[in-house]
Amino acid sequence: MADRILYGYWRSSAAYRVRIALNLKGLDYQQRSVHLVNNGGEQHSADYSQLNPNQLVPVLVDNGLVLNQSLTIIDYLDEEYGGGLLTPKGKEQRYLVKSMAQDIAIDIHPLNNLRVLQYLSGQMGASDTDKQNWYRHWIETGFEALEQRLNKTRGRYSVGDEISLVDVCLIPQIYNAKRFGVDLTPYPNINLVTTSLYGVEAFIQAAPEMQPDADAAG
Ligand SMILES: N[C@@H](CCC(=O)N[C@@H](CS)C(=O)NCC(=O)O)C(=O)O
Repeated sequence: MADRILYGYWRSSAAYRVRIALNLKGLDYQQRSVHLVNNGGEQHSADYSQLNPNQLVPVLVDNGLVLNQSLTIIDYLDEEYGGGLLTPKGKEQRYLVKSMAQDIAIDIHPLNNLRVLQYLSGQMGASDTDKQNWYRHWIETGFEALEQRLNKTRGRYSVGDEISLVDVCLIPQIYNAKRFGVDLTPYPNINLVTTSLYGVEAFIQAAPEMQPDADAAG
């Protein structure tokens, strides 16, 4: 077994991205679960904070190298291990893929992160309904734009017929969207790509419900 440990949580979409990337590259790894809810959130524990002062998952420890930020981890895996490159080498494709992946990972996902939702209900006094509306609003805003971009880029996958970083970010975001009851019918391009990706083994094995720490009670 390789000296590679992924600190994550089954429902974390950022950890889900890294699981997909590791699987696509055929890289072995051990998983350490950091429960984001139990014990006040294990991401805030002293031990985990040493590993990542941002108190967010995932962290990948690869042969002693400690890395956080899922997109950076995936860049590292591309550079270090090659295989199917998730961020292609060609200049035009490379920046297209990076920008579309960031549309999801940087412009949608952080607004709906657990700590943001906790702040909304705690410090801002938002109701559960307000929080759900907030959550859905930012996904719908991002998906409307992504749907338009896919008109020009979509093949079997988000950008042509090769799996890319966009797909790696899309599927975890779809998981979140479904979990919070977002209506996906207005996004035919997104749905077509999602259907293709649901058939790929690396994505199947990375799914939250397949993880050792998956908890039916949430
Ligand atoms: N930009 C970071 C985001 C990491 C992140 O937001 N992780 C979430 C789970 S998806 C988390 O740990 N949330 C815990 C919290 O909000 O307290 C990445 O891509 O790795």
